[in-house]
Amino acid sequence: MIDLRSDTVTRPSAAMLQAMTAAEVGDDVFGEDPTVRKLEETVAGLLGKEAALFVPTGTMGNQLAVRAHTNPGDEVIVGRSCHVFNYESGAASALSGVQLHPVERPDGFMDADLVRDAIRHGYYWETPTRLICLENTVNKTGGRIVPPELTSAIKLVADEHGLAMHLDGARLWNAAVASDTPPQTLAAPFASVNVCLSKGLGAPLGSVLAGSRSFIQRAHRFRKMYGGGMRQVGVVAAAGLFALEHNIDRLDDDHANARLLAEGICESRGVAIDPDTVDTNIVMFGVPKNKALELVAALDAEGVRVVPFGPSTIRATTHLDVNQHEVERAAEVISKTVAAFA
Ligand code: TLP
Repeated sequence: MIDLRSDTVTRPSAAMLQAMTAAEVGDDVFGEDPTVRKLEETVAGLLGKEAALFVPTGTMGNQLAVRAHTNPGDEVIVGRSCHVFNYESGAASALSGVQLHPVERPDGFMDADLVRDAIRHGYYWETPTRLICLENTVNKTGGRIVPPELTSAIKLVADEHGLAMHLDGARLWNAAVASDTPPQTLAAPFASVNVCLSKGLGAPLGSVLAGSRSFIQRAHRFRKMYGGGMRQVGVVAAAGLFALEHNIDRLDDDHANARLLAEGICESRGVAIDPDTVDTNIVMFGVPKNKALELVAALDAEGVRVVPFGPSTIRATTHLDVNQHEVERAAEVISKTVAAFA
């Protein structure tokens, strides 16, 4: 089976497991796990922030950020395609009591004009805008890297209005490697950044939320409230440290494989994708109308696993547990199978 459903499907390598069993641990709710502390300090350093907090999932990292930046009844401007809006089970409204205000250009990015138009101006009957959330890379639009000039322009608007910015950087590592930009530079405009260790980096779980010391203190309280205070979790933090040390530079291989896949399927009947839009490790392609679900099942029967991302859209994701040969094989299977549905 060639599993391209997500870069989350990777299994910890023998060396990663060894690092986990060797980890020095303590009770992290008492603040006594040295491996967790090391991971938090390492990520804070990589992102150029004062402090960081280890959390079990990317969803929790994003939701702690939303909770810590806002009060119930506030409004948060988000990308229409972003994970916080689409795939976090309504957590922002359920847990933080905020209203999400989605904006997006036809190309899937947010820009300063859209954000400026979405900001409410403070009449007492309006929902006060408090936070702007971006995602980099943007998963739903095919792992696109946010053009830095768009982020800088949005940041100017945010500063004009005294608004905080949060970045869902689940795949910030991919953006950094593909654009040859330090993660710290990509993180700089944001008051808080969540990064995942369990996507392209291959750890079994774990995300890290970074920001100012006072922001992280506030998020720490909400982490306990949300049930995310963990005990001897250094065994997992050790996987994260291993992933940061060994699995960032190799993301280039995943990006090359994604490009290969896109080039391998783009000419096929029934497939819609422009390989030039494949910036990182995600290949989002159009298929014949309303055929995504049937195609996912047909591809599964042929030994290739992918996921539907809409009635006529399929996502394939490359990662460290698939090699070039498997990606070439997947491209052949996808081309043949989609053509049969066209
Ligand atoms: N994304 C998953 C699915 O939920 C879609 C995937 O397979 O890509 N931010 C972004 C941009 C993400 O892509 C994800 C996971 C998360 C946050 C949430 O991370 P977890 O799954 O750890 O809660």
